[in-house]
Amino acid sequence: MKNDLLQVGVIGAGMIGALHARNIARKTQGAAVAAVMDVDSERAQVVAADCGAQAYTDAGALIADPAVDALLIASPDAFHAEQTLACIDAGKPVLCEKPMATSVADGERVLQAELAAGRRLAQVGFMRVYDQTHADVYDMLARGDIGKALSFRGEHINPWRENSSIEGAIINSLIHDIHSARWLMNAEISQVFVQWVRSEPDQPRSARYAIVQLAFADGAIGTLEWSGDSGYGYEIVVEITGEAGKARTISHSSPVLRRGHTASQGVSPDWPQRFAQAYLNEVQIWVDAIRGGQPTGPSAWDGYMSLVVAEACIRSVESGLPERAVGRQRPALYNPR
Ligand code: ISE
Repeated sequence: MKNDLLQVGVIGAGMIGALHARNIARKTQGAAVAAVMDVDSERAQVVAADCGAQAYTDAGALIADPAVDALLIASPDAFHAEQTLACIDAGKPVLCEKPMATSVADGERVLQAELAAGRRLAQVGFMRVYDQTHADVYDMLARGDIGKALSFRGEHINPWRENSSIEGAIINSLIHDIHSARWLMNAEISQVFVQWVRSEPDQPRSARYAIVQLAFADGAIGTLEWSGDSGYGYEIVVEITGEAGKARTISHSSPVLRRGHTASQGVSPDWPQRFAQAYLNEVQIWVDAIRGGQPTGPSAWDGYMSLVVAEACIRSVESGLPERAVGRQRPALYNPR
């Protein structure tokens, strides 16, 4: 801490890393950006200067810097597991953007490292937990407003995404919906079946659109709908059907304009705009939790179990059949408080 501010090091100065860094520097109470790392030194310097921070090109040096109290990882997915492990090894709290790793094996390594440390240090960037309309649906289910949940329906509608493979869509994009389904249904996903439409007719694994069918361990069912090129914008919807009703997120907060026999409503262009407030809430609550000594939010267990389901989806892509998702037993460290 310096000047009673948690000193955060940001790894990765791309779109999401720069967004997090500027949120911490300008809008987060109790924290400051101490340093920004990127392999592109110029990009690191631009964001660091914007945040009054030092610039690094080496993640290991940033993590080891004694002036840095906590880390936020926003590097490319392939680096997340190793960098999270380095933070745990250094005993520093870390908010790692999803996915926590790109394989179950690496997710397991992060779990083992936290269990060896005997405490939760890692949080995973499933920011929909901090989106008001998702939190409202969670509260409805927790209160029993719709009775026992029978089905989960998620829509993840992206604007154009470059060269999406079905595997990339699962690990990088649908990982959000997998977590949302586990979190809101309060149940593990036990089986998946993936079907998709190619974006390039001659490339079997290219993906324009996908449907994932889910079976939950408690008998509920669900579907995830994914688009890699909506043609109209960015839209995230969750609808849960229960024995006594339905709970559905509000997908747009923009007003509806009625004019000339037409009703129209704005649609978010993409995730930074749709989840701007959720990202702010996420990092503020993460900082408050570190300062208060009480870890919170999506844990390494959530990161691991989302990967268990994601790898089952990839097996379904390969087999063309439904596949079981079976993870390890949940360690007590991750039992609900
Ligand atoms: C991106 O990485 C995100 O995390 C967004 O939330 C998601 O909607 C998008 O599909 C991903 O590419």
